[in-house]
Amino acid sequence: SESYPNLERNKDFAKLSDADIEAFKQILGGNASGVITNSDDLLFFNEDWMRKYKGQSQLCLKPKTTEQVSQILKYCNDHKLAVVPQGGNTGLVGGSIPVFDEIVLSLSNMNSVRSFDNVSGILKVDAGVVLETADMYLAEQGFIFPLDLGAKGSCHVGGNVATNAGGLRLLRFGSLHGSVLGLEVVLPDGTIVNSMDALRKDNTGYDLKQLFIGSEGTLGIITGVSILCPARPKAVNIAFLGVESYEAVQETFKKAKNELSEILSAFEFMDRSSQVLAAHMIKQSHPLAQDEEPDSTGVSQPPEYPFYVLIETSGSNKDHDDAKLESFLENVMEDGTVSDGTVSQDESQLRTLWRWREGIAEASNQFGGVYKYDVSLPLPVLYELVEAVKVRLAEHDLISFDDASKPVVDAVGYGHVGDGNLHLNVSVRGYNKDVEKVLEPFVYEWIQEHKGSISAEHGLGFQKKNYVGYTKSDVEIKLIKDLKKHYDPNGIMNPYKYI
Ligand code: FAD
Ligand code: 2HG
Ligand code: ZN
Repeated sequence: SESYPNLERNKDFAKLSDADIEAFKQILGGNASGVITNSDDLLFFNEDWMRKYKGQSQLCLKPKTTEQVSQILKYCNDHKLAVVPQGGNTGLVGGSIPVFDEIVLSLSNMNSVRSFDNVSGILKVDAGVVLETADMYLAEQGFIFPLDLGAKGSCHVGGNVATNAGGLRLLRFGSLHGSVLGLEVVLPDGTIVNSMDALRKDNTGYDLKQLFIGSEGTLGIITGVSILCPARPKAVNIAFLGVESYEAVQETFKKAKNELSEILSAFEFMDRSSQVLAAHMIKQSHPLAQDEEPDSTGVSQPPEYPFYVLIETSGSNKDHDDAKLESFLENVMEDGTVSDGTVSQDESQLRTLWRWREGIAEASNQFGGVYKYDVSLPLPVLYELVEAVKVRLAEHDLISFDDASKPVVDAVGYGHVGDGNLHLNVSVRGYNKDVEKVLEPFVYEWIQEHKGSISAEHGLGFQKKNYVGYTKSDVEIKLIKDLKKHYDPNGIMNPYKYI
């Protein structure tokens, strides 16, 4: 895990005292389970999902009401105690855990659905509701949450909003900047800002909630979310395809948009290396496997296509969708754009196919660590970054799948290619400064040169704090700092991160 030799604790922040802990117990009204000081219990809150970053917090607070959050923040602000808001702790940029001894404020005890209107589709929830729980609640009413991602079983709706998560269906449902209608936010001085009753249309001056969407816990704590949810599609199909080149991935995307148009709900791509990593974790035969034999460890290799594509369609009329997908597949197979494919409709097959895509994040971490780069790039050059990184790692003699003396297992590319979003994962046998120095700032320079963004959907957090300038101009960075000073003059909210 990361240690921070070049970083100093900000001496303006107070150190936690017994009197502070007493005060928090008072605020939480004798709710002892809401005040965590035991070092074993604190481990979860001090370590991120990748096991890459570690904090040293001595206290995690779990308020149950917005009023309690307000009193906690006011106390922290008055006493200059630094705070890290934490949702499900699934963030991938080290933003959700403390760097030094900041207090963790976990939203996990604020987990009720507040209301749902089945005419407008407006859902109002506490920030700590788990994404999958929200979606299952909506499913019972014939609706769907307009965001889906691999961490749905643990991440919070509040965490999703705080990171402006994109996920697997952004192509269809758009970003949270469009679907979130209102928020309840607690500012560092304890002020509660409430726009939970906002309606679909509301042009009354600045849209203040937007500032908190994607703010990564640096401006305030999101305690409530109001979000517009679409009707749940009645028919869902997935096609899992093998193609011969990255050009063919793009050609397939163009044709899918043209022919599937309004029923296209996801367009994802995976390179072969990512499927090899997934095969090592899933240990089942690949969806496009013919008769590959498993090796002695139960792993069977995916077929030799350099790229795979997962297309999802969602609509209201099964016959119509089936016919459209069938005709699309006939066309792309006949003209040679696509070389092989399988289609599935039943629930359990759909889940299996998604696993070969959603599981890559976890699979790339299975050998001891992973360096993740979540980037936006113009589509024509998107995959070139993966090739450039592979070449560079080979030049430094750092990469081998089979030779365990090399620190890097493989570099793989996959992601939401329909949104111009590549996930480059460098799977390693352990975190290693030599590898990191070869990757950074090389990757960020490459992205800047090709007019991309160093964060497409995961945010900046701690990982990218020194690299913001590769995407944002000096003028923009100054405006960001001005806003931070305005909302959080003492700088107590999620310090040492990207601002
Ligand atoms: P945390 O990790 O707890 O926090 C993330 C950040 O938000 C931190 O800076 C934290 O301080 C802040 N924060 C959390 N809650 C609040 C709050 N209530 N108020 C203020 N600030 C808060 N991301 C995507 O965009 N698309 C994907 O497809 C995707 N897939 C993923 C798959 C896996 C397997 C994993 C592990 C992660 C994935 N992610 C993806 C990363 C993504 O950012 C998170 O999964 C999710 O959005 C974070 O929610 P969380 O509740 O876990 O937040
Ligand atoms: C995904 O799309 C997530 O699977 C995770 O955003 C990506 O782990 C990653 O790099
Ligand atoms: Zn993603």
